[in-house]
Amino acid sequence: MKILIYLTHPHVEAWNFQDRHREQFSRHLPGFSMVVCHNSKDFLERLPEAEGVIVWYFKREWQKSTPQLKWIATPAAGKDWVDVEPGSNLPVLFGGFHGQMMAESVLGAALYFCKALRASRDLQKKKKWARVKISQKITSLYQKRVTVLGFGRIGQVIGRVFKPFGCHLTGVKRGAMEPPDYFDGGDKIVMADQLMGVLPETDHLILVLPGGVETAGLFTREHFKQLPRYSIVYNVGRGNVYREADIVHALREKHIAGAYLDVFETEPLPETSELWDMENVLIQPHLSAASPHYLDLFIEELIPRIKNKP
Ligand code: OXD
Repeated sequence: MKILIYLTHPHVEAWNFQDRHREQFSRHLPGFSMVVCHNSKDFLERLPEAEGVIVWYFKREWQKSTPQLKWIATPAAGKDWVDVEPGSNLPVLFGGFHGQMMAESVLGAALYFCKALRASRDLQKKKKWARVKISQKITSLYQKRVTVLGFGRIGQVIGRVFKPFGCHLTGVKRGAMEPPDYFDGGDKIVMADQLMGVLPETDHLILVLPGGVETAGLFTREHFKQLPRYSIVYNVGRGNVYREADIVHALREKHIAGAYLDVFETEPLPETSELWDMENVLIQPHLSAASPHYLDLFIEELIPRIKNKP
């Protein structure tokens, strides 16, 4: 099996394929031939011979020059960057290992808000022993109601990390599913058409929806209005789920208390966006899954998947 690897990332060092990843492959897949490319020219020249490719992105027109190709694998969870002919039946293996890293990011953000870390840091800069002011802002995750909109593989891992804090979970899903093993009597799964009813009982709303036409604009100004004024919204799915103007409005009008935003309608987030300057917003540049172990985890997951491919 001839595998072509082109995993060079322009921004995140940990998302570049390294020698240790090649060793990880060779140890587990002896007999596979592996070629690593560092630029698209090299990749495209070698593509016609490849039987499997591992890439960050793939363009539909490239498929014409892939007579041998049996599968494409990508570390990305979302379907945004690999584009193949719709009827071609070419399997695309998307990464499914992101949950734990994203859960750490969401939990970190939840504690940032609950423990008033921003206020503490601001007052620290002023050398203020501001016990009264800061203590008034501190809350807890204990017995808080956490709603995860998009309760798939990643959403369920995120939900799990909130359970030891005594949170009550609601997973919102499009289709029926068995509750995960960590659920107790205070947790529930609801169908997407019940979302509006769940929002007024939500302290922390975590959005984990994929991009695409089906989710675009799904969360409207009306949905934001249903949330309690003290609630926090987290978005680690895709920025198309609401219009940026609607979340800005919800934050400005204090329909919600704060937001941790990792994904945006337009990325990079334009300098003109009002979100940058909002006190109650914590922004990350689409990095909720970043980790030094990112590619190690991806390869660990991929090896058994490709070992048994014909
Ligand atoms: C992904 C992402 O889809 O980082 O993997 O958004």
